[in-house]
Amino acid sequence: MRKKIEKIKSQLLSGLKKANTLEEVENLRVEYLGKKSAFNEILKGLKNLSPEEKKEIGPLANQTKQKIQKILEKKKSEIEETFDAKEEWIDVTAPGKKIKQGHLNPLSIVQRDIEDIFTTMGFEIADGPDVETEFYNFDAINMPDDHPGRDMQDTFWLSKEESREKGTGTVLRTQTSSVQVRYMQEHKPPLRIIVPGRVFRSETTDASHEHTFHQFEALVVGDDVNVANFLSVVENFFEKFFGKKIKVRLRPSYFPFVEPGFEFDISCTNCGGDGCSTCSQTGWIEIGGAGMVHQNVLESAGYKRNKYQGFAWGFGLERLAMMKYKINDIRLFHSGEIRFTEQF
Ligand code: FA5
Repeated sequence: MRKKIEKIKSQLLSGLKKANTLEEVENLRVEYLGKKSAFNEILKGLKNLSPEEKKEIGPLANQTKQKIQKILEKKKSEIEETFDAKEEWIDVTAPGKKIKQGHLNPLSIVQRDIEDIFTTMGFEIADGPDVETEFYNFDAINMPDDHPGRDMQDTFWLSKEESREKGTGTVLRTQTSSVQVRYMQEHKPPLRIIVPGRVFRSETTDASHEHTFHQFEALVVGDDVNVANFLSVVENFFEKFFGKKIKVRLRPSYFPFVEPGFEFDISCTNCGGDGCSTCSQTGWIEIGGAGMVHQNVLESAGYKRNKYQGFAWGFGLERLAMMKYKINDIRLFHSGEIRFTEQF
């Protein structure tokens, strides 16, 4: 019996030497220790042995079984360790994986294009805060408290106490025109600036309206600035921006900070002016407001009345991007949809 047990052990050990996988080790365990194994037969037969034999073979069989189990466990962990090491192995000669590149939002592309065009025309780029005082957003640009012009823009008020000192309420700026007086207080004419930036209005959104959108303001002030200068600058800009000549059209309109004021249209780039659904069959797209800077505005910047003239405009950046890239819904810009930005 003792010899039988020794033989089983040595057979198992030589089998284990050749085993390389967990499956092979498990097969050996079943073969040598499993229910139908020769070893199990020995254990089952212990009850039929004489008391002397039981004394000798019983402990030997149990000890051998425990030893074999330990050896099997050890072999299993050795195999697992080699497997982990293989997993971590790095093939330094393998070709690199291509990194997916991000894309700029078309609004950023358009803003950069605009900044490039205007800086080559000698304009500076100015900026102002998104959270603005009601003074710069309204009062300073000829829109006092009771001015009907304030009703034209739905404002997100941040503070508006009844008892506040004049002009000290705060708003999310409704227009980049808020930067006009801020800038002029610090600079003397002649000056030429553009102000690209985010503006906010409490509006219901649809395919062409957002509550948070971008404008870019232009402000040119000097000794002898007139509407002809304005037209020449915008025509030049649009030709560079769209890469072809674009027809522009001015319609008389009212903005408190300009006199005279215009609504500014460009010929629809989608249909070339023939009429399509983008331009509601009119052949024209409204891009923004413009006009000759009101003397009240120049005065609130600290300039002597009638000493200078200037022109200004405020164009919708999204509208321009929509025209350039034929985007039919303004809400796509801020949708966070990667499939949208990947196209630019
Ligand atoms: C203004 O904001 C004036 N500050 C523009 C101006 C500047 C006039 C300087 C004269 C001199 P208006 O509210 O029309 O004007 O807005 C100008 C442009 O911003 C619009 O023509 C349009 O292109 C864009 N815009 C206005 N509201 C929205 C909106 N909710 N969503 C997207 N674009 C808008």
